[in-house]
Amino acid sequence: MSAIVLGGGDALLIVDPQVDFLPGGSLGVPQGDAVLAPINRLIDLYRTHALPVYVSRDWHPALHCSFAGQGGPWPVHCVAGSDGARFAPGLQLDDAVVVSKATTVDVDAYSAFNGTGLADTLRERGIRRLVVCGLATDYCVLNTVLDALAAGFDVLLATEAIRAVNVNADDGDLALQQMRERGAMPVQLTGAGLVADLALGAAA
Ligand code: VGL
Ligand code: ZN
Repeated sequence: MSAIVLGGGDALLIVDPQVDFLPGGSLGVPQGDAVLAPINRLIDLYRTHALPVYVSRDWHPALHCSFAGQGGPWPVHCVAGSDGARFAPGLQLDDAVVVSKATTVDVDAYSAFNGTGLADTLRERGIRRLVVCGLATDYCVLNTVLDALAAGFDVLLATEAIRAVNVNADDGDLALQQMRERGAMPVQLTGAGLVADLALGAAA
């Protein structure tokens, strides 16, 4: 097993684990609730190692350009301050650092790095490697991972803690493929910690 040894320079980044992206939410991701248990285990793991946890949230103004009423592709979701924008109940986010994104009415931002200063924040804290998890694989996780890689961070992708919208049935698979091609390494959680997900060709 290729165990991942966590230490200084590591951080966990949880992408948009919000009520509107859970089944029953206004932009519910199929099986989106399946990410919650593994995310809590990841949070535990990072806390055990005294490593920082970051959590992004989609935090749109009421008339955001991504909403159908404004000509965008999505139903109204994650309006700043609304119930649907809250973090999923049951997530042990306690002292996680919150990163709000897509807060400007006329700009959409799928990536947690877009317009948030996150890359500088992480660098200032000496962070070099991220485990990324959350929702949704084919939008905000994808764009966050690609931006993290472009900004020079190493990226491990917790595959059991992501789920896709799949507007087209294979969007999630294509996103995963794209993230791997750019250098993200799929990892799995075991009782002991993180291991490279060899079934997904982590070594490729
Ligand atoms: C997202 C669609 C619209 C996401 C955000 O978090 O993946 N998807 N806004
Ligand atoms: Zn959004």
